[in-house]
Amino acid sequence: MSGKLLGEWRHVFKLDPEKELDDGALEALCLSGTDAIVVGGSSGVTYENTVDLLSRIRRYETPCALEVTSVDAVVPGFDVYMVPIVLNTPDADFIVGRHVAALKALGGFMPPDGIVAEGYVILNPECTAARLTSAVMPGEGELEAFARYADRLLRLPVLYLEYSGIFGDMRAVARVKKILTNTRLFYGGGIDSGEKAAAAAAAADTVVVGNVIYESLKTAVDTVKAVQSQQRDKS
Ligand code: 1GP
Repeated sequence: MSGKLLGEWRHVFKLDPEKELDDGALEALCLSGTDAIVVGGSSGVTYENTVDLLSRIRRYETPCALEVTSVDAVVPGFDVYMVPIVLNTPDADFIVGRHVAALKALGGFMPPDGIVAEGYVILNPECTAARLTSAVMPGEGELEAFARYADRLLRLPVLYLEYSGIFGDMRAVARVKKILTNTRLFYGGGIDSGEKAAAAAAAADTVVVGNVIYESLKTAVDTVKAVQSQQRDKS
């Protein structure tokens, strides 16, 4: 893999293999200066559409990760496999059940240093992932507790605040960031302008840009520069 390692990613595009993206758009994204392309979606991700998208992304040098949400769609050849562990669900299937079933099915397939666990806190109750996992929105002070749980207890490499579809509360994101010591903070949700991308980049380590890709390619590409020009707020 050329390019930066996950621990250095500041900006990534998340592509949904179920959605149409023409070659010109894919080229613009891969050559935009983004640090990586993540392939993933909450539904409709199949082996076929994942392998198809991976082969098209592989025309470029951009690092490419698969966010694993279905064992059936685990395609070999990605640089990194990001495995969500949903922290705010009462359904243990999304914490351990599916993971063990997947590892049983896959056996020794995945390279041990190519797998990254992501603690997921889903913060938009209306998004598909929230409905799928019966996510419970954190109460007062709980988000901070999730941050400590991910960082101090589980020592996860990544904590992902998932606001998918809506722009989140950047003050809450920044509070979480302050708590984390070794865990990297990913933020995703509702970034549809350079300003929002810059605000998210000030609060979190890594900014994930998804839906806007399919709504306004130019805006999506503009988020790369907005993130690059934004130093993370260290205060
Ligand atoms: C979704 O966090 C990503 O998993 C990005 O969210 O699609 O709202 O940009 P958006």
